[in-house]
Amino acid sequence: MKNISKALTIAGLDVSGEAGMNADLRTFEEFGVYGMSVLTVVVACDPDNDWSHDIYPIPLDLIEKQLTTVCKGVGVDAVKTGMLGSAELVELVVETIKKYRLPNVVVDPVLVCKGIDEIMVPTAAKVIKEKLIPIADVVTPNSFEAAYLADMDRVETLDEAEEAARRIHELGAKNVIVKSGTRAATDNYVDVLFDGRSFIHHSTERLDGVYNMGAGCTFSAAIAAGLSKGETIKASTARAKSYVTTAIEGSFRLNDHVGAMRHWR
Ligand code: PXL
Repeated sequence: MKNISKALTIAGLDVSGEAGMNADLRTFEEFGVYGMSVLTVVVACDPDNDWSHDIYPIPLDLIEKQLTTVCKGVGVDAVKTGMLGSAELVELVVETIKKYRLPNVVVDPVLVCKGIDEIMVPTAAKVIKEKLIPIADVVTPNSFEAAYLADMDRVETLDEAEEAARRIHELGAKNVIVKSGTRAATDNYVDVLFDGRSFIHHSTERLDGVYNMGAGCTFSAAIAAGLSKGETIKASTARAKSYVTTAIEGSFRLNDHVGAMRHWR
């Protein structure tokens, strides 16, 4: 029988389905990878108050049980982390990755949410930077997260993205991809991949009139899916970028506040 690759997402549930775990599992499916999930938080939105969102954490002992089920009970070929919510949880995830020697660790350092440029949980962000980034095979910060992780005032130009990637690599991450989605100064979105030796730029045209909520989750999940099948970082990153772009092109409206990406081809 054909060997089926297995990927795990450790992420939050965005109830309306654009981002987080829903996006990750859809992505695994499209890549022909078996998806498993450990739920960290539930993000619920208020339809009567401008779609403002609240984050409800899952108790730590329940998260530990989920991790044991999957990591000890089944085994994974790649793991992707998304919204982690508390410093204690980041510590638990780091311990789990080490304890079970999980391969192909893709860290989407979700420090901000729904377009708000403010670190959600500063204590969690600090542990992500100090303990999770150093054991990551791939880390995929957006420009805001890159500036935080690299200790820079801002990451807007290509030079700044390369400098940030270099600094985050120095923290221990084997490969760093600084995403340009929020740097809107040019007609192209350029992601910068640094593997410690050289830079690769992945450029796509700017898209207007589309929805991109969940693009970051999807991108990192697609990389994890590729790695779980034994693809190289370079190949899985290029394929992830093209997958996300197509999903954004097919995006559709959900309500006055949000829209979703289309994962199915
Ligand atoms: O896109 C970041 C993100 C990640 N995970 C969850 C989210 C969001 C943004 O809303 O809700 C669960």
